[in-house]
Amino acid sequence: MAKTLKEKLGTLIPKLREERSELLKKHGNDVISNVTVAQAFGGMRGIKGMVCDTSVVDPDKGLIIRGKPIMKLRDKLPEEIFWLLITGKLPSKDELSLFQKEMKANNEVPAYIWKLLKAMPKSSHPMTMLNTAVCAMGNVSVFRKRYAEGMPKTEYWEAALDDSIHLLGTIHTIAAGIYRMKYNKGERIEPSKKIDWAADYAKMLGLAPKKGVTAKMMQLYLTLHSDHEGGNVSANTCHTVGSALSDPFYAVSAGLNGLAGPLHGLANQECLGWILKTMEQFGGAPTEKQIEEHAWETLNAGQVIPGYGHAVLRVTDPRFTAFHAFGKKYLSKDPVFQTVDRVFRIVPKVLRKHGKAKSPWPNVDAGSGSLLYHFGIKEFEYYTVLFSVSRSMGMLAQLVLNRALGSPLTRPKSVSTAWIKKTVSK
Ligand code: CMX
Repeated sequence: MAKTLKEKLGTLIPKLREERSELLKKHGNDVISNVTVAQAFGGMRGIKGMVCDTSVVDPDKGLIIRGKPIMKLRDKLPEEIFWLLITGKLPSKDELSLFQKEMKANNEVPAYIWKLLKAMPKSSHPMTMLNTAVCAMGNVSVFRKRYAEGMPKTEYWEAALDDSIHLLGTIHTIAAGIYRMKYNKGERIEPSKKIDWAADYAKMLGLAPKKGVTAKMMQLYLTLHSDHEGGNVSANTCHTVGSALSDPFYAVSAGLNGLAGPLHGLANQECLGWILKTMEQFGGAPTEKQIEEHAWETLNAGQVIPGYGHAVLRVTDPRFTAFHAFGKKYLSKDPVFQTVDRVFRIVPKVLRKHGKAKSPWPNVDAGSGSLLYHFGIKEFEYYTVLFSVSRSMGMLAQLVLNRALGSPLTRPKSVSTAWIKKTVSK
């Protein structure tokens, strides 16, 4: 008989605990990284100082989830990806079906969340609305309640998993509700018991099904954004907040506040804005020469070209490649997609000539917006919410594993500029 995710993890976790404890016993004092002054001042880039087993970002290959390159996983459902992130293996058909049932059994959004969202100013950014709602869900946190009752350390992960399933079971409903409320799309659409997570989200947003292609686009979107190892702003923030034993709702909400920044997840909103502005400036899909002109205008104004460059990647992001291939297949005649395609041919050359960005290649945010726009989500300030629904999977998988393995409070040592000056002068 198929096992629930909790049962599956229950058999896995003792082995993982043993593995970690052996590693620490034998190699606890071995050195894996050194730190330069430039790294201390430079956002800790490249310092190997934390552990994340859900996924790895290889500078030359991109995202690899549990040993599988993301391109090989692009047809999988997000629910399968969550299971893979947390257990290291894809679920069997029966395990998947049981897990989907469990998520649907946890799909109730408390009524006070809707009241809270309605009370917010109409001008609120949809990311502010989502993060507020996720944080407020902490009121029903199993982790928070059980911690107050004296739950033993060995059971932290179980309570964290209960909250994770509740959050995953509701976040798409909350996100869709925010969309309909903020953009006057009419009454909320209730979640369905019959369709998968991605299809349900597309349906609750009220998007036209386009013979199943809209659901396919949403599946791709939610699968590709699910995780990106542990050091990015949102994952790292969620990890730090969770390490204080703040409940998963606090931790994910904190991570999403980081995702809401323009150098991170908000780049997808900025990116489509940049594309549409270029189109407006030139009265339709611009030529390659016009794109080059606009790119230089942006750079000369001291701004970044959104969707390009990356802190780790040094090649075209395979997630961009996956979106690009989907666009070529389903929306090759769409002028917004055509502009994205032309920008891809021009901007890397411009950034190379500009000479600053370590990577001139597109990241995940460069192409995703054109797909969302085509399938009817024209309000691009909403795009980071879609990213958030997906990324909550990675953050939660990492958090549950960290509670299972007893990862301690995050507390790196900071030093003062005076200390660095004194140390380097010796
Ligand atoms: N356009 C213009 N300049 C860029 C650039 C871009 N797309 N990418 C990097 N640069 C500049 C940086 O601003 C930096 O300039 P300064 O030295 O004046 O500060 C210089 O090149 C070196 O930066 P880097 O080491 O290559 O990149 P970082 O690791 O510091 O930053 C990132 C990475 C993603 C923030 C940066 O490439 C950027 O701002 N890109 C545009 C925003 C974006 O697409 N963000 C989304 C990333 C993916 C995600 O998290 O969702």
